[in-house]
Amino acid sequence: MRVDILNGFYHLDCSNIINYVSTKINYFDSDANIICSEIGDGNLNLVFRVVDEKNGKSVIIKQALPFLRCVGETWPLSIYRNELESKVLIKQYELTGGMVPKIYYSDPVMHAMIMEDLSNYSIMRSALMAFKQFPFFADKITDFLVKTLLYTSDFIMEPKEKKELVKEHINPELCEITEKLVFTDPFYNAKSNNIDSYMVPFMEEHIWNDTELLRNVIKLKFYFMNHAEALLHGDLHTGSIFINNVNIKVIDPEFSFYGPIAYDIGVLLANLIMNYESVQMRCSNNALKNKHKTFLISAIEDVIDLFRNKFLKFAKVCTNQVLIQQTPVFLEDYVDDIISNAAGIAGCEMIRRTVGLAHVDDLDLIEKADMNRITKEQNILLAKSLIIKKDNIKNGKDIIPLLYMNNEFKVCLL
Ligand code: SR1
Ligand code: MG
Repeated sequence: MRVDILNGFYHLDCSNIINYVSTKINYFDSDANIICSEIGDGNLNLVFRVVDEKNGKSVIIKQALPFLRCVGETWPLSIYRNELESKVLIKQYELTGGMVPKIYYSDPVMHAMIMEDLSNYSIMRSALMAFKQFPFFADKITDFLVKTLLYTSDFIMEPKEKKELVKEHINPELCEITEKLVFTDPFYNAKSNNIDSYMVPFMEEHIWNDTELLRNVIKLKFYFMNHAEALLHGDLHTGSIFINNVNIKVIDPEFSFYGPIAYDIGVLLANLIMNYESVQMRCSNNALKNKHKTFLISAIEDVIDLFRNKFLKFAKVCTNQVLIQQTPVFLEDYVDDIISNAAGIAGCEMIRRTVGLAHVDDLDLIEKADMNRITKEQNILLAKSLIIKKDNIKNGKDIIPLLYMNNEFKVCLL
């Protein structure tokens, strides 16, 4: 057990956590039979589940480590991110009426939080990898997006109040990770990349030497860095979403900051698209494969169209901006711009998840080597089209032909 005697911080583990939880919250019965398991498989933190075996009552404890877990102590990272994350969760809980876990206790000394366990939910990426469909998903996630993004923006908030929030949620170290790992390193032969050797010449040919593409990527990076528009989740991939047959809960907003609305939408779209790529290669049951692909196509289209409609509807009715009330056409331009940039950002996320430091199972777990390779190459080409053609993407239907083109090409190769 590592202890920093000066400030009372120590690393939690299964031998000390039961005592820790009982001193912080009055949640378990006095005769509880509590067991602990370490369940964290993310890149950054320690995560534990503590359960009373007698009645199944449980909580989750998340503690920040002072370095990047997936790299080690050579990449130090502020542990104050845990306080920031719990602040965001509290805000998002309020804004969405409970679409994120409830925080029971936030500990500024241990850089840990104790929160609601979502044991009746599964991680959405794992459920999608098992070819499960969730027809209600797009409706729920676009509610989450509109409630957390529109309602923390200048459309609704008073200017001073919004700027206070911008200040409170400044998150330079985690933003730097995104600036480096999403918008920079995958676009040259960087040391941090995790790239199969056969992909190097492919990347040189299609991405690293394409000045027009790089010009768009740098624009998107500066858009990400200089656009304090709304309080983002900041890492809204399918591993940050818990889902069951009727509901979703969004977790892990530690990359949250005031940034462009398009970022959350783009990351989400990218991860749905990569699952679409994955099912094509991993599902041997044709009926199930088609069913899953049809679901994903609708989900991708609906995320864009429902976001667009809900954003327009609530912005029109709820905005405090007098000039927008008189000139509603402005809103159409505004949302067009969000969707186009989301398409470009989706492309960057797809490229980084293929050759950057942190991959996704959707691509990595395609077992057959030739199929794995084809999917990764096609994913890069599709991502490139999304970045180059982003200004033509305004509605759900604009993105779907790109997926079909990609798929037909792949089928020809097999
Ligand atoms: C080194 S951290 C890598 C990635 O993990 C997180 O989930 C974020 O997506 C980050 O970019
Ligand atoms: Mg995470």
